[in-house]
Amino acid sequence: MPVAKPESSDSRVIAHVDMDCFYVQVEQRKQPQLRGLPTAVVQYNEWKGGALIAVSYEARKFGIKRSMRGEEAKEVCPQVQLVQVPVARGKADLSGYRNAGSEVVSILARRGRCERASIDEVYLDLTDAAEMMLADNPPQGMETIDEEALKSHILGLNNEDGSDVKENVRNWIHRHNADHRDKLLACGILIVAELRMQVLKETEFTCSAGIAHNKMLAKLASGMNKPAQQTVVPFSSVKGLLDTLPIRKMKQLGGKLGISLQMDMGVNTVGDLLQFPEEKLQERYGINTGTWLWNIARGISGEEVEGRLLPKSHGSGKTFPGPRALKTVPAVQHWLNQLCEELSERLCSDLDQNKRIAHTLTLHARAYKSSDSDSQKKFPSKSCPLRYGTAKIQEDAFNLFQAGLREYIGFYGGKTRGSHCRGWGITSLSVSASKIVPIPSGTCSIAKYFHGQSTSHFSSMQSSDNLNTEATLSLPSGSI
Ligand code: DCP
Repeated sequence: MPVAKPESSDSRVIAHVDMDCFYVQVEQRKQPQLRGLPTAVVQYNEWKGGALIAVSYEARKFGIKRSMRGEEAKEVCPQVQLVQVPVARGKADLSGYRNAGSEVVSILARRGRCERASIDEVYLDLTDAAEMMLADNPPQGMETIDEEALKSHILGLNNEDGSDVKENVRNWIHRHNADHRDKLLACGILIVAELRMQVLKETEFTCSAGIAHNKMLAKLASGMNKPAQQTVVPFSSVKGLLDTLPIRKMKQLGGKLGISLQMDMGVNTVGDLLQFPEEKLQERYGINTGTWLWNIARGISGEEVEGRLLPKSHGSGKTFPGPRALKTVPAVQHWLNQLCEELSERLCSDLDQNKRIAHTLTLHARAYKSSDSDSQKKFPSKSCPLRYGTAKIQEDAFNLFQAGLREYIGFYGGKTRGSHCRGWGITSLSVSASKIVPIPSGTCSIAKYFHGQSTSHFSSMQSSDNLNTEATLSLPSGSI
């Protein structure tokens, strides 16, 4: 758990931007006739019309939910438009969504440090931009405030019945007696509203945002008023927000730790944590986690916005639920080859576009053993140095799988290869590439860089059949 730096956290302006029903919006941009209609994106799968993975807000009004299958959604709302996720190599192809997310990131990054947190979520540190606005053109003195900013939801703002909500927001932004923190948030409101409008103009996508003094509070706020709205958490409203917030709603508390807090400590809301001294939480959960819990109860989080526009890792995976579980080694190898092909393509384009290389290849799988008392045993994840080139990645991933299977089964040997291995099944497979670093500036060409690296990278460059030829181009001007 990150240990907080409370002293600096309450004068920052952090935004969490979350795209609304993202895959649906991407599909609606491709097919504008779907705009405004109840629409859902379904995962590639023939069983009961496929699983819904994104649902438009129009469809949600009919009670359609992500947990449903296509057929169920049709029952609930016969006019729902179901769009299939694009498919490549027999699996979902998310590249269109990833690229659409990148379009948004490049716009949001214009005003501050930007961290791409997922395919459709971004954190922004707007402190510098807000301080600058406060110095040059403070909102308190602005005659006109943008309509989008006036639609903000400010937690704790007293909107009594009959009062003009926009007028209340305008007054909050204009307050001359506000403290420095609230003045900074007022700037944040204007900057984020402007950015969201820019995203809409340039990409046609709507997004929602949370604006607060740290990442944790901004993330909590961004989901409170969706779609296409923004929510602000002034310092004075933090306690009220956390007091009644169910503990499992907190990021990192949705799993075992959250369950333990509920079951062992009787903590049901974040506010319930306030009763425990820091030492007690440290005693129970260790120094770092204990301090982290003590801090989050008070809305304190020192987690920095990382300043990362590109992903930390690339992954390609597929699930094989129920009867589709893979039960033979050749079947596993077939799918591993597909996944590795996709991974290799993405690594090549990262190398080509961003001059970055990955160092570690990891294989994850979920498996079951039907006749084993040790059915809880997990399939071990395996890693090795990453060698570029599709064939090399495929070979290495398959070796990792075999090593994992040997460990998982206990007696698996080369002789059984190709035979129907009764007793085990693979229900999910994924390969990922991590430890991605920029090729150091000053390296005259990517090929030369690889020569200077380990023999594993070198040999792959020599023999890589599918390696993008762009990879051997020189780095941009400025490098030696
Ligand atoms: N996604 C997925 N499988 C899931 C959850 C999500 O493939 N189990 C995909 C589809 C979503 C996208 O990721 O469009 C972003 O997920 P979100 O949880 O942010 O949800 P949405 O953007 O769809 O909707 P919301 O407006 O509620 O954020």
